[in-house]
Amino acid sequence: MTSREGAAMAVAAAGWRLSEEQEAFRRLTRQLAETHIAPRAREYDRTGEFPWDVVQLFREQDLFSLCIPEAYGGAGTDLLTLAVVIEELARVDATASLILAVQELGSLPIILGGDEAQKRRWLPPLATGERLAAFALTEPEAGSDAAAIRTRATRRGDRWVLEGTKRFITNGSVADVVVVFATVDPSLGHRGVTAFVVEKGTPGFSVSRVEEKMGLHASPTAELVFDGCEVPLDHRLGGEGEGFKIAMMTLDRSRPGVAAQALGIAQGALDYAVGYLKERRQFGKALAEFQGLQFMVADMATQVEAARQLLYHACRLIHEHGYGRLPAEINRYAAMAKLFCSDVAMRVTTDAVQLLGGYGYVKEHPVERMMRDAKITQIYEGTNQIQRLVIARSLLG
Ligand code: COS
Repeated sequence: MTSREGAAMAVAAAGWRLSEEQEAFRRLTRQLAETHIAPRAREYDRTGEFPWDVVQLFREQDLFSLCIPEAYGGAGTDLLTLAVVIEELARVDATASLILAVQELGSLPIILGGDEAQKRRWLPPLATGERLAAFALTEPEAGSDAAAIRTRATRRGDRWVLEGTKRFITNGSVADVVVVFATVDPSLGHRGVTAFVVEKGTPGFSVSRVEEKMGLHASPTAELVFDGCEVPLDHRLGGEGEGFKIAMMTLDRSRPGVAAQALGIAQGALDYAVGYLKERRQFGKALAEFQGLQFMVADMATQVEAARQLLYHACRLIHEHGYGRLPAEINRYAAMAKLFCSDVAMRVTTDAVQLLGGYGYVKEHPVERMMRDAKITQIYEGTNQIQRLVIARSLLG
């Protein structure tokens, strides 16, 4: 190898490392998560109560600012830094990581579709975490087929009137600012979909139920009802009929957050299982000495690292592109990262439960919770079947 080739390889390798700042974020978040969140994760799961103390912690540590551009009170950090922070939170508690991921999800339509006045009005309190955001797209009859939403937006004088029901809205019952997608005319399909900001307390907006779920117990998943809910004209984000594209552009940027959550859950389960194998003894030796179990751990670690590389690469590509519609050859990386990381999380947490045997199946050990929490990452923000569709379309047209 020539010295020039060597230097080029060094540069390429450095490009794949986290920057010092990103490493610092990882260290600080890990410390924060292990000290303040990990000891309470089991309790959050047991009670199912929304962890306001975690929200307060994020406010104090200024973590919500990671979701917002600098011009609107945020930190203006890159997507990879946010992913690393979400990953580290999810390593100990997926619910805590989701608080941050959903703040991003709910803020993105305003960042991508809002005008200057709307951004100045709604983003700064989301950057401090004084207010929480939610993203309301899914309906009882419109999940994967997002263009089929039926929530109706009708203009009456200087108001928009919203009528309909949204389902499976993460943080819907605790959010102060909800971005609601409605159609001005269902016969227009995706071209009728329009985005609105609805604030908590608006007459006609209510929470009709909070779901009981397999996992993420402390993260409220709400059904929202809009019954003659009136909002001023300047609550519409973008033009009439631009809502579908705003939603798609949002999901292209938020799916790496789900991928990061899945990756963190997988890493947490792997770390726990490794510790257990070193401690637990059977047949007169540590479980870590059994080759069958060593091979399982080797496969788990390999999958986790492959997932991490794909996610980090996706984050870099998306960040380099900036805000605006991503070309298909980049948006497929968001879908690939979400697909791969969540499938890895499901496999790795299932194997972690297996490695702990009977102890893996009881709540005393966190891998039981991690396996339940991992499942949703294959489902929300677009099922993994939808991710495959996005990837295939970007390749095949
Ligand atoms: N960014 C911007 N615009 C996009 C886009 C993207 N990533 N993907 C599609 N569009 C545009 C298309 O260009 C098209 O606009 P034009 O007609 O002006 O060209 C329009 O949106 C409709 O696109 P398409 O025909 O591909 O839409 P489909 O109805 O086939 O739906 C999928 C596409 C399935 C990918 C979409 O409905 C989807 O992502 N579904 C999953 C929804 C989801 O994630 N739900 C979870 C909610 S959050 S928990």
